Amino acid sequence: MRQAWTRCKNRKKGTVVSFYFKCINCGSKYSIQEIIYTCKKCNDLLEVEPDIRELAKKIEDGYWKRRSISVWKYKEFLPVFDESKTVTLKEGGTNLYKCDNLAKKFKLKNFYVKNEGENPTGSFKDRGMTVGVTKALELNMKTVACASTGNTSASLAAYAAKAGLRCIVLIPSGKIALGKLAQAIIYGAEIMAVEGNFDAALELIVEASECFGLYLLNSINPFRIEGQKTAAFEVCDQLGWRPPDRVILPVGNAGNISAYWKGFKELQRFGIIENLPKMTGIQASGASPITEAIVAGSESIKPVKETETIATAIRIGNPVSWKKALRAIRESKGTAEAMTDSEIISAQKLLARREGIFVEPASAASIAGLRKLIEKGEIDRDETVVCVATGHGLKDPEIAIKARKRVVKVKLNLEAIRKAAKLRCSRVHT
Ligand code: AN7
Repeated sequence: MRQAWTRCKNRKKGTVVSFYFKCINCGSKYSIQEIIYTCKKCNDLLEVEPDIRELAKKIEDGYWKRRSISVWKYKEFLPVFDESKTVTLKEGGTNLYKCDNLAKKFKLKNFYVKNEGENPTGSFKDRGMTVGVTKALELNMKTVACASTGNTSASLAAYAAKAGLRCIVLIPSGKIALGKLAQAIIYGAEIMAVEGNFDAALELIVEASECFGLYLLNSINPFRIEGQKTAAFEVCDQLGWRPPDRVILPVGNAGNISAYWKGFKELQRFGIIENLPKMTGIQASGASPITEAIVAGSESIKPVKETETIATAIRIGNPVSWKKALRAIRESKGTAEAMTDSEIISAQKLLARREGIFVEPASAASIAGLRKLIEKGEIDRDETVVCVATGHGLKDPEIAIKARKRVVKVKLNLEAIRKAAKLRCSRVHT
């Protein structure tokens, strides 16, 4: 099997790292050059494994720590072989905001928001796509494809445009936010709206990829997870290589929570960090199979057929990476919660109005979850907590303008403004 592993040459250093695919269930190994997404023996998910000894040698001297922060700062950890093919729009390097106003409100000692809306297409998906689309070029694929609740399609469309690849996206008809649709259109993706929800669209695109030789870039593709794990690296990096006690993030298809966990565990494996954060997944109550499994203590999830939530990004009832997510939450002694639409909207406003950070509803779920877990006494006030804001607020303008504060129509004169805002004249008369 060893010969089948692909060797990655880092030209500058002249050292070599091997990566391979490993099944998360039966441990079968596959060459990383194979175009496969699931195990041929048991059909379970695959993940990328580095050859630990070789990677350890490369990162020993920590020279990579001196580069500026971005996805590619950590390139030794990424299974990319031909750097000249890298497709990048300068993703990652998003700010980790210390949110003292909300920390005070929640009576938390240290509270941060990792604002992934600052990525090139406005969501964390760009981390996965820079790696995934680079792999598409390395593997000589001509057409990339995905099913999407919105952000994946926006991101894939942009990276495919940059790479000169054809891009096909399936979206659930009528259920994607306006900003995301606008992005997919302008980047030139071929967009098909299917009757049915995201889960049905994903099932169809998996089959279509196999039939028509499309390169599938949903998070079932292990290279997506590789890119996304760099967010965990950045969080530790930004905290001086001290990991937070808890990371809270919205969960839909469950790729991102799995990616963060993989990232933290790799840092621990290489002795870069000691402790691991408690992974805390937040879902919308109309689409919460993972939360239900955690609460029930069950080994598997019960897919939700009729999903509904205002947070359309996470309107997912049968998450592909459920097994990885349950493991992440349980191994880390974390937890999961489900939030109602009104709790999500209220958290969205709270973050915007107290911290000046505007996130889309799915992202606000993490803040809503934090609030609820504090109320329930499940979060220690001494914990250092990081909430991940996965997508920018402008992705979904229709939800934001429904927020209660209305725009007031006024005449174009001073008196009208004075009346509408209840102001007093402060002009000094001489
Ligand atoms: C803003 O775009 O699934 O748990 O097709 O857009 O890794 O699925 C989006 C997911 C959280 C959930 N926050 O992440 C898609 C899609 C935002 C998102 C999630 C999504 P996963």
